[in-house]
Amino acid sequence: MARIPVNESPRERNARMAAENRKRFGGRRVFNMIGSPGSGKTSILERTAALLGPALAVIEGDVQTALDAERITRHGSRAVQIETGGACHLNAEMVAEAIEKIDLDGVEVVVIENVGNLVCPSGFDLGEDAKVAVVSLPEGDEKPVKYPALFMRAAAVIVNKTDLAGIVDYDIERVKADCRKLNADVRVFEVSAKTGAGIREWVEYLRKG
Ligand SMILES: Nc1nc2c(ncn2[C@@H]2O[C@H](COP(=O)(O)OP(=O)(O)O)[C@@H](O)[C@H]2O)c(=O)[nH]1
Ligand SMILES: [Mg+2]
Repeated sequence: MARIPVNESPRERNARMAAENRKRFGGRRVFNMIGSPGSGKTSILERTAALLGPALAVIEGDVQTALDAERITRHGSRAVQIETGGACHLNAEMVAEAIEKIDLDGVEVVVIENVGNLVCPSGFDLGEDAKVAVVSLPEGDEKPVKYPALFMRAAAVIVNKTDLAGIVDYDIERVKADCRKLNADVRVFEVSAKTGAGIREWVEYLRKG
């Protein structure tokens, strides 16, 4: 048990617990997935589970129904749910509790689905290697400009629901350019969780970078 410093601020406490989580993840590739409610985070994870099976573990912080976890586990991936009690973001302590409940033996990739929100989650390190922002076509193409704090920190951005191109107005080249202005090294994945388009490239990134 690490020593707990006196007079530790909430921010320092989160940073300390995130560092402990990082040790517990033991070198596995860990991603913190952040996006609006309904952008398709769980649907993307369902597709990801179909390809990675038991090599994937999902820490679910945005459970709407009991069905959400089932969508992941039916492919042999592991899933654990976090009770957020209405919080607008996950913190490292919640993730530490989830790690206690999940067997990471044989797992190579861990994805944490954060609470659906583009503002609060981006400021909290959970012990991940990288943050991944999820946006989708019906939300409109101004998201990176409106929420720069997230897109500055996200190593990757998934643009989901590309099956709706031509049905909703969305300038994907503008989104890519805006993302690159905030993070020159960002990886952008254009996917449709509905059709499966682009999912392979995303899963390849999860596995190898
Ligand atoms: N057309 C379309 N709908 C999608 C796609 N991905 C997710 N959806 C739908 O969007 C809604 C929200 O998806 P969900 O995965 O629960 O979003 P989350 O709240 O971000 O986890 C559901 O009705 C999905 O069926 C997609 O690629 N294309
Ligand atoms: Mg979800």
